[in-house]
Amino acid sequence: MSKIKAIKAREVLDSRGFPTVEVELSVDDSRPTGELCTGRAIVPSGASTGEGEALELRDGDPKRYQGKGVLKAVQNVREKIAPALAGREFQLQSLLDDALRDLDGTPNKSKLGANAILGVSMAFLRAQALAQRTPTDQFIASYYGTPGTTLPVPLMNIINGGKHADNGLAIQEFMIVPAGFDRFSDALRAGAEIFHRLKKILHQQGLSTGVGDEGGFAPQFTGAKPHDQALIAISQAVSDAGYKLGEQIFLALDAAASEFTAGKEGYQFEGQNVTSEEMISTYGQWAKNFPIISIEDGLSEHDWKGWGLLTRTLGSHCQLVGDDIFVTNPIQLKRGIENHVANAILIKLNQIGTVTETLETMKLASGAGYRSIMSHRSGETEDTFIADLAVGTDCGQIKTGSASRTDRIAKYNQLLRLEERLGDRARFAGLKLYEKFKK
Ligand code: 2PG
Ligand code: MG
Repeated sequence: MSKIKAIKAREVLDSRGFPTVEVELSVDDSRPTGELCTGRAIVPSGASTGEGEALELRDGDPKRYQGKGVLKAVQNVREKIAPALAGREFQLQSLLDDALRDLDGTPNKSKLGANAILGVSMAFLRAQALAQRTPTDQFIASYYGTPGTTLPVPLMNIINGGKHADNGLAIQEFMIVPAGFDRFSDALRAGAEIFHRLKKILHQQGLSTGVGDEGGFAPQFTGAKPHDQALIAISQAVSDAGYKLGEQIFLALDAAASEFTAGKEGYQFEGQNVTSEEMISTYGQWAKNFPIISIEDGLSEHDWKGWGLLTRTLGSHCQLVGDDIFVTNPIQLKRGIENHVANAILIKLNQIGTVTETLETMKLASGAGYRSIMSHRSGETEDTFIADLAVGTDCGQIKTGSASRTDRIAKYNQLLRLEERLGDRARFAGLKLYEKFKK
């Protein structure tokens, strides 16, 4: 095993032009050349965050980046984490992550900042993989105990709304799910072709083809039912691109409903105050009219009662994904499992703040029959760690944005590389994931 030699951190920018933390961690792997192995990682950042997420430490200095600077987090890596860890050897990722958690000492990583801690955790994993001369995805696979051969189905967010756009759509993400293919690369091609067809359709309708935070279009539909219009436009794009909706291409939503609540258990949707039951029946109606196989955060993170009903009503024919309600936290997920809430979980490293806890949550999920969907944040970077993590854990699905903007495409490109390297061993998660939901 290798000793930590140096840990560096710096403030860099994310895809929205806001600061985030980059960490470089070097280990000495006793190579005869004396050369160090350096892993680098950049931490992403969300906009529609769940209340239970680990704390992202921001400077709050209004003179820099509107208070969003991360110099304190960077300083915590340089002055607190680096001196405490330098020269030490950690046999396992979990031991390093335990040391980071001990150093912080708070339940939500508020002392050092989850952004400081996660940067070190990810960079350590990369450095270890390098020291063992193993690609990151395969290093994760052997650590996690999986084959590491599954290319995930991409959930591609081609119409952005909610907090990621400025177009009045309450639902945050309209995704296409190209599952009916044999290879990831074919699925990705279909997704990109549909994205370009959708651009034409929106243009013909006189709508904007500018994109939102995750690279999907952000048109301002003007009818009384803008969400139906979005679903219709996407369905049209699928057939215009020559693909079969409901056979090759499915649809998925992330409502991010915590963002459009009204009062205690109500929602503000398409100009009206509605109940959880009414939201559920809207989803049910959409799922009848369109091949929707996955709905994320259909109700608010505080609406556990509604979530129970949502799961009982739609859980047998839809993947119901908990994001804000679970925040990649094993305690929250456990509560969900015990209460039969959702049947899948969105996995975001920075919601919990270490690689180890992320993997623990995924293990807990699969043990209870819940699927894990690897996810980006709306504020992303060129870092492709989640692509390696999706393959390394064989989780089968990844949500990493549309077919535009390099912060999103970087992950897809990494998956193409992994598919090529795996060669005959590569398996595309594909259709069988959703077989039980097909009508
Ligand atoms: C979500 C994410 C990513 P954010 O809600 O699932 O798509 O958005 O990073 O803003 O929380
Ligand atoms: Mg979400």
